[in-house]
Amino acid sequence: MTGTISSHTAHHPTDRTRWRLRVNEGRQTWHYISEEESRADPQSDIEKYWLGLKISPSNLPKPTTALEAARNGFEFFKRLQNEEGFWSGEYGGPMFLLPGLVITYYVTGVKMPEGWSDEIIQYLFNRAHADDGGWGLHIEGHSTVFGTALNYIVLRLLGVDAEHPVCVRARGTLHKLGGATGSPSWGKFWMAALGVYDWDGMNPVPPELWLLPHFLPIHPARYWCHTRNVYIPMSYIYGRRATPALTPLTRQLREELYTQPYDTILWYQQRNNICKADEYYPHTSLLNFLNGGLVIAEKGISKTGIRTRALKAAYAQVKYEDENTHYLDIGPVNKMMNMLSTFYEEGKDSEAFKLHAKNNIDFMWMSGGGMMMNGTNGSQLWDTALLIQGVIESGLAEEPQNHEAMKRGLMFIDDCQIKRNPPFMKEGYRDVTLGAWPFSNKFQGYTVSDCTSEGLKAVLLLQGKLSYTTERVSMERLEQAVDIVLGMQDKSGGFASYETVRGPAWLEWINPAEVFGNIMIEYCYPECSTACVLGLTYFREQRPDYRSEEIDATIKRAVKFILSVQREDGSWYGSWAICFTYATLFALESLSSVGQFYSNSEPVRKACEFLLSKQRVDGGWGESYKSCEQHVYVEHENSQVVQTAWALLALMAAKCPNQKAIQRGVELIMSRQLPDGQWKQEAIEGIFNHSCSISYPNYKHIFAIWALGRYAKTYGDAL
Ligand code: LAN
Repeated sequence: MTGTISSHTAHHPTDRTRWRLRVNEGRQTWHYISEEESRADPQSDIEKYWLGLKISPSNLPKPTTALEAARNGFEFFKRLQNEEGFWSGEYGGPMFLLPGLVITYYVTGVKMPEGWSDEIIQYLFNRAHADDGGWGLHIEGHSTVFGTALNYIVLRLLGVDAEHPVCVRARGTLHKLGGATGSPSWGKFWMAALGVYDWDGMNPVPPELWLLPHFLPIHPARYWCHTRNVYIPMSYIYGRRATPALTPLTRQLREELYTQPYDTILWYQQRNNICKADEYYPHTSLLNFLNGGLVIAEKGISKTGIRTRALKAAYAQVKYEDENTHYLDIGPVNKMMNMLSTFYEEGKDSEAFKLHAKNNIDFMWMSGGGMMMNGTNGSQLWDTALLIQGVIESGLAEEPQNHEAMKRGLMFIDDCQIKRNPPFMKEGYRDVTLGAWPFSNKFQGYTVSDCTSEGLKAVLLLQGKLSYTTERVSMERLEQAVDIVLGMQDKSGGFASYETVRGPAWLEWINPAEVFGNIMIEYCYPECSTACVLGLTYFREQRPDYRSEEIDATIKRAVKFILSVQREDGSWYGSWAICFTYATLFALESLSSVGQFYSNSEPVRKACEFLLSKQRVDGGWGESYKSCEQHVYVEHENSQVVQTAWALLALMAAKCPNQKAIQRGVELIMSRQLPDGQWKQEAIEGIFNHSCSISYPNYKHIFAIWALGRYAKTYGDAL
């Protein structure tokens, strides 16, 4: 080991009181300002809350009913609404995002804004597992090579010494896991892009796929948009074998990451070397067979004009994506890969590259535990639309002290609707976006089926059900949203996430990512399907004459789909949050909207019995993210406020007659509420791709308020 103990041994976080969160048309960005500026611009409660600093105390009357508890909850949560009307929030969890950022900055030589480096180090120090010093796929996951090798690299690139105790421990764990050669393919890619792993140790990612005719089922335009958009720039960088010049630091890393000297590694034997701790979805024999062929083909192709043409085609897709999203891109993974591709293709001085560098800030989130990279550029629309629905259902929205918050919410949702189609729609294989709502903000601008529906629902409630709001979103714009939803139904009757299902299911057999399941194509989800059923239902109620037959038929088919994916035990598998509890809530909302309740529907009864069987002695519910991995219900050690709220909402939607059980759940939620109305963070809430959890810190407020409100509506003051 060549590192020596240096001044980096101790680490100094920044001055937390100097961080400010700015919002601008749905963008949320953290800035580290000077002491002087800081004095002139005192920190708000929103900033203090997210930074874990003390916020001004508030004295609320102790709640004795569910409605009072909901009211207090919203009194608190309202303090976190910003002037544009949305709720910002942390959206961390995945541990494979910062490496893309830091490696790209290192390779391209871009300087990070002040405060980032110190706080990223801080974050990784805080997130290193207490037992072995490593990192996993996500914050709650066990240590893996992917998490440990890449975040170790991050610390080293940011200047932490190899002999710093955090690095020493992490490296020990990495070596115990077999060293960085056992990294999954996305890790192999980033290490190769940094020059600390050999491209020959990676299965080919041929950009030539973009030269295939579109009718072939294997054409990448048919993949799930996240997967497609990751493999576009990856194929471009791989296709060029873009490797930066070695530096003293990367030379050193080559020695630190492996259990044997770098020059003695037989790279071609590492392609399929995936550490067991990392492997969630092993390669199929078909994929290994195809990869074997590609390795041979690669030797020939990479030197021909075909490669040049393929690189051009892949880079064209990089451009379409950048232009279609205002250089924000669909997510943090392709954001950084596109930036690196732009660096190689257009150079550091190009406008495009500068735009990329400028916009990374949208993904960065400053917290009390340091700085992380969010899973998207925020969850602005999603959180705000859900919160509004809960507050309106509870009746709290009519109370005068809440009018302003609701009006501001409408202002934001109005602004957030996407008002154009992607400029490179056809060429970029994108679908319509005009009239849709995105998950985060209008600049990222991807249609999501359920986000569009939740946005639609929120507007219909805000404009249609409240006595004091004026119309901001015209009927024409609501019709555009409905058109989009209607166009997104799959043949199965279900709804997928961003697009319709474009490719055959067998494409999953060539899923090369090893760490994620179900990523190759779109799938239909009970969650997304439910949002669409309800969005259309609310719309039909207010506008019964618009495309009414299609709406009726669409709802019918979607409900049929939802029933068709109910499991033997009465539950539904959840893909976007944990897990059976979450999806069962959605399914029961759908069924109740078409008049299926406990009293008249066998599937609903079964679902209620399932939920009731999972209630714990303390009255709460608590499911672990492991349910998502294992596809069986796994208990969390403790009851969780968020899951208790989901279960209660589900039981009440179903009109489950067991009021006692529901009341016990309500009592649990109330017992966890703090005197100022807030709830504390508990276990992680969200999931994606069956294996990676992701934080929805606003859920504890949104769903607790909603569940308490629904209880008050259903049972009044009974406690
Ligand atoms: C999300 C977040 C929101 C989520 C819901 C709206 C909740 C869901 O109902 C539909 C799917 C969607 C939009 C979704 C898809 C996948 C995302 C974007 C994420 C889980 C957030 C992060 C994740 C993304 C893929 C992370 C980057 C990792 C890769 C594998 C590319």
